[in-house]
Parts: sequence; C-alpha cells; structure tokens
Amino acid sequence: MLVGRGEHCRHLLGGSRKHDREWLPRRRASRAIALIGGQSIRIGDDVIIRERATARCENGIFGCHIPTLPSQAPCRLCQHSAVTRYEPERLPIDEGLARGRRFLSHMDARRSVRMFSDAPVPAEAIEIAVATANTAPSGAHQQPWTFVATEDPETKHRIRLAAEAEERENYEGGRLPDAWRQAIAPLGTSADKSYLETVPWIVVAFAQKSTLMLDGSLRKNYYVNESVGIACGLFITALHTMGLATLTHTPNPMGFLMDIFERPQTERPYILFPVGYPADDCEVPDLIRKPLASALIRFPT
Ligand code: IYR
Repeated sequence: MLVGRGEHCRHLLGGSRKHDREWLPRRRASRAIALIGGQSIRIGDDVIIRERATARCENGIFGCHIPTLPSQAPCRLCQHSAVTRYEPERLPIDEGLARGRRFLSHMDARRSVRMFSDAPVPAEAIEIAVATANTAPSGAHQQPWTFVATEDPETKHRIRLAAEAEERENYEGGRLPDAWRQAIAPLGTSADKSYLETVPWIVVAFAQKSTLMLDGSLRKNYYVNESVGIACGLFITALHTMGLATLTHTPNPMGFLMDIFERPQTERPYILFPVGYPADDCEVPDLIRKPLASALIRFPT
C-alpha cells in the first residue's frame, strides 16, 4: 500500500535525497518513523523520550502531532495519554519578579546584527535553538513550521546571490515604495548582503500552509502566521541566550529559498536567519526602545 509521495518522506527523513521521487510502501514508511524516533536530538533524556513517543503515536506523526481531547482514549500504539498533569514550579512572588527582571535585562541587551564573525558555531547550538522554537504554542498544536539550516558554503553563496538580486530590485530598481525606503533609511541597510556568506549558519523558517500527512491527505493548518511568528521569537531568544546573534532578514520576494532548499509547495519561506557570533568590531544602529507606557496600556485607566 502506498502512503505518500517522496516529497513527504524527504520531509520526514530530514532531507534524505534517496527518497525524493519514490513512493514508499507502508512498511518502509513505518521504518522511517521509527528511524526518526531513534535519531531524536540529544538535548536531555526528556526530549528524546517525547520525540520517540510522538513519532510512534497513532494520534499524530513526527512534527504533526494532533492532541487528543480528554474524552478520547490514549493512543493504542504508544499509550500517549490524552491529558497529563501540568505542575510548573510555583515561585514566591518576589523570586518570580527577580527572575523576570533578570530575563528582561538579558533580552534588552539583544540587538539585530548585520556584522558577523566567521567563527564556527556548533551544530548543537542550532539544534538547541530550533528545539526551543519547537516548544512554541501553535494553532490546534499543528506546529506548522520547518526550520532548514545550512552551513554549506555553496548553498550560502547561492542564497547571497539570489538575496542580493532581489534586494537590488528593492533598493535600486525602485521596488521599495518611498515611504518604506524612508522608514528603513536610519538603519543604513543596502543591497549588499555579504554577511550571508560570512556567517557559519543560515537558518530559514518555513511556514506550512498545510501539512502532507502520512496517509497522503493534506491537512489545512490554522493560525500559521501567529504560530510561526512565536516560534521564530523563541528561536531568536534561544540564540541570544547562547551569546549568538541573528537578523530577521526577509529579502522579499523569497521564492528562491523554495528552490534552493527544495521545499514542498505546502510551505512558504517566512524568515531567513543568518546565525553567528557578532563581529569583534560589530556596530548596530543606536536605537531606543519605545517606553513601556506606549507598549502597555492598563484598562480601565
Ligand atoms: N529587506 C531589505 C529591506 C529592509 C526592510 C526592513 I522592514 C528592514 O527593517 C530592513 C531592511 C533588507 O534586508 O535590506
């Protein structure tokens, strides 16, 4: 019995070209799922165990887990239960506030960077950042994101050329409307995107408008923008926590990323993240954040 196109299996196997144009019999597909369970990222036992359970669960597949309602029975295959206790650490109020203040000051020190060092960044840092993004809440827990990471110089070169071609149209070809050009003028940006080749990693977040399921059906996803946006925020936060820098880069239109990364038509490029350490002489625009009074309004006043 055939279960889906090769495109889908490539998705499950994390880019294996071997299965690109094949239809796989169900037996092979099951092995693929088990393999994913076996290959789970090594960031603590907890993650490994949960990835394995999800991969085998009949209620959902790798990256596509559908939560069951409390009234529904646990999964017959892995006994993944419908509900579980949630008991986060209950902090004394002062301790919670102290942690919050420390976290705020940590995040307030983050800046978007365009001047990167070429110093290597271990693959595990990318795995940690994507695993953090993967904790994001999402519409119907559909987790409609794919993060594709490359450290391949040839791929980074192709991305730079394509991004600069689009940006030349934006900056020099008059594609950016005047008001937009004025809004970004203080940032001093241009069509030069040489940092795309300096950085050790480029990570692109793709949004899944729909997800191809193992049985070949197409599942429509809900609140895709909100979900992927939150995941990207967590990704940036994790990078910053590891002392790494990035930039939320959108060299629009970004269709070239679909071709370069061979993504299925169910996805669209969402944000391109160059990832690395800031250059030793890194400078950033001297921005001021708007005051809390402009960001937070208490109602009624
Ligand atoms: N994508 C272009 C232009 C640009 C757009 C915005 I909105 C910015 O905040 C900065 C730049 C570029 O990356 O240069």
